[in-house]
Amino acid sequence: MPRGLGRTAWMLSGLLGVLLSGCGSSRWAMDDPDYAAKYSKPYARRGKLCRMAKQMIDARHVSGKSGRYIGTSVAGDPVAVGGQAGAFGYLSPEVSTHVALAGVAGTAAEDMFVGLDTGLRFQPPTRFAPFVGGGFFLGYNEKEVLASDDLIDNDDDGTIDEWREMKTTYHFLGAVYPEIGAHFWLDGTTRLTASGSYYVNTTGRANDFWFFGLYFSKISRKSTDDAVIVLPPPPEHNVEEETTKDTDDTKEKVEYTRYEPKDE
Ligand SMILES: [Ca+2]
Ligand SMILES: [Ca+2]
Repeated sequence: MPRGLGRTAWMLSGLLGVLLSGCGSSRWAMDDPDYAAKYSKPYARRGKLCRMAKQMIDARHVSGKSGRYIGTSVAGDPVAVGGQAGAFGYLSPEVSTHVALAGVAGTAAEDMFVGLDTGLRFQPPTRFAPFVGGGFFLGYNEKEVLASDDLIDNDDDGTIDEWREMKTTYHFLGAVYPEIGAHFWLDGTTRLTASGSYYVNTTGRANDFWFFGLYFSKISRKSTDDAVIVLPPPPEHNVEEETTKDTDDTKEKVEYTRYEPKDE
């Protein structure tokens, strides 16, 4: 093996090792209350290494949580760029879904489309989490174009195809895509994602393309398991209500006396 290639292979395997081991930290997600509750207790004398290894990769605390994300994607043939901002949620540690306001420019349509992107991903419940998934995008485009040669009075001014007569056109771009990629949690609530999505789109099979994306995500809500219903405090039982009648002016007067508990 050439020396440069061997060095690169070692660097890549080392990087993967660091990622898989959670950068060597067994307390990487202590900013998450569920993770902290599970792993804050002191290590037992026996089994410390096993527990440390488990803590390094365990990302099950994401279950039931949701957040926001932003991302951008590029494609080379045909040239396309995209961006999206939306929300994600974990139905379970292994299954997540996302929906976003998304824009895609370029493609074989050579235009800009704005719409919705949504999808589903399946991954192991680990800090470094390769995933497979899929989703779809539906985008809309509206613009003014020249219409001075279609034998129609497009602007209803009584003149057909006058100089620089314009009309409004509407287009949609739809795509369904399988996706493959990987997540990496920087800490208990911050996630980086890289993926490739194969956009099978409405401009035709010859114009389908790989969309390579990078995403930044942040958990912003605790799991439903953490939801606590705050009830109003119970009525004050230690209050005696005493109603007396003021015989002078015949008005009712209410007095409250706090009950002092007796020593048992
Ligand atoms: Ca006209
Ligand atoms: Ca016309």
